[in-house]
Amino acid sequence: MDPIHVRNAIGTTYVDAACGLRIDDVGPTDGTVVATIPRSGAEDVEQAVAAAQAAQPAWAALSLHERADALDRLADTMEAAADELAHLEALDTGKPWDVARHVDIDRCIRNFRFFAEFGRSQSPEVFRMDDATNHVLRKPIGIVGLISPWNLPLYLLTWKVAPALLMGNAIIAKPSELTPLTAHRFSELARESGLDGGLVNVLHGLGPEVGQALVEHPEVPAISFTGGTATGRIVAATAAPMFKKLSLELGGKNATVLLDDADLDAVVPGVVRSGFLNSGQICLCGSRVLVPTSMMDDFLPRFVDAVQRFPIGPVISEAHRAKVEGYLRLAVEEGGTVLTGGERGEGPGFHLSPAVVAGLPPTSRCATEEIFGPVVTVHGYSTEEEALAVANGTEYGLAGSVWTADAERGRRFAERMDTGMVWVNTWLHRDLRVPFGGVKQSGVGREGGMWSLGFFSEAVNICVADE
Ligand code: TXE
Repeated sequence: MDPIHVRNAIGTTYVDAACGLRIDDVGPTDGTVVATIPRSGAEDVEQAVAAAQAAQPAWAALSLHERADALDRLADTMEAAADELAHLEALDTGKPWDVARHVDIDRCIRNFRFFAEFGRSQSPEVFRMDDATNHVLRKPIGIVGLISPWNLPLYLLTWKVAPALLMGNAIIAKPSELTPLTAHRFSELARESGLDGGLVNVLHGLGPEVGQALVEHPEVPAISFTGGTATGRIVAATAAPMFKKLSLELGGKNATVLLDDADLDAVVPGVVRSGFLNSGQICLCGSRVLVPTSMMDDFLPRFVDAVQRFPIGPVISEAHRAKVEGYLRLAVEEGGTVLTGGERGEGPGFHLSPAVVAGLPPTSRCATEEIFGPVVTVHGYSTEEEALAVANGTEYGLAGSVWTADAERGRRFAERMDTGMVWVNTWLHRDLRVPFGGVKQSGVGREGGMWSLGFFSEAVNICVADE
């Protein structure tokens, strides 16, 4: 198949980068070039800002309900193209088609349906005083920049696009250069659904070039970023002096904690899925499993057997596979034992079998740094206090899960974990109304439900004295 010629979606046009340069997009399944994308820069950002400025006022003038209806129309258009979107996502990320279809694309459609309904359910925010009434308005920001990563490409981009549009903004999206395909197709579907092209601009290219130019642009007062902590630091350093609104969803090193009453038959499948879904390339993945020492001999063989049978695809790129392999070598140097996995297997593509490492000190680099691949480290503990100290003992604080026969006991433990989200006896079970985000070096701010509506608008209070 010839590589797809991706172009920037700017207003009503599809254009190459002003500089004319292009970048190859290599598919992880077999290492072939699946697309080429524009190598955009500051000049392309200028064009996108102009298109967004032209389209946004009429969009903002619509009512919240009219914009919610437009989101539903977009969801309908995406639903009709769901299989095609899944094919493109699988092609770009290497993930199994059914994961792309039922984890990624179903959620993309749900993002729009949820925020359409959530928007309609909002009631006026009015605060009465003895002699006055306060009316809270949520005004659009104008143009928002949305920067997204390669692990759940359209899932994470639409999580930002839906509330940003609902609140009356125009968006400029910068998807990862490793996974441009579904963002490109999404831009077409948005236009096919009836949205003005200037509302959904998509620029492709390298992060330090077009991504940096988007963050720097003075007419883009808000940036929602999902990606690595190191890059989040650069984005924050650029945006902070400009007093831009910033939402940062960054890396994680999430603990999966088995309490001593856990039923192994019941919990092992969930612990495996938490560690290896999407080849461990989800910021919420449980990459550290904490097990009572008394249960370790029973747990490990079951866990390793289930991991060996868990279907996973390749990792995103040759460079990322090398990074993950580097951590597996480091694990052995740090005193760990690789019980299974870490094999490339035959054939082309960036495959790496799921790996389990035991015997590592919980303070080792492999047990505290984000590897973001199919690698889980297993650690024994004696007391709940020790488990909590290990779980909270990294620079990250994004998510975690607790597995126990006593849900109340699990919730009490979860409340003491320094993270933004914890699941008890489940994982990645998502109610889109709840806050999503992390603490420490896992990010700043929350998105989801009211938190998204708040981020993608400016709250204004109008206090009217009684006559
Ligand atoms: O993220 P990056 P990547 C972690 C994980 C992974 C690491 C790097 O550890 O190995 O981040 O992954 C754009 N100004 N997570 O490469 O580099 C870039 O083009 C503006 C966790 O995906 O942070 C891409 O579109 N933008 C994460 C986006 O930022 C810049 C999920 C993310 O790229 C930029 C993925 C700059 N200077 C990776 N430099 C999660 N929390 O889910 C890059 N970009």
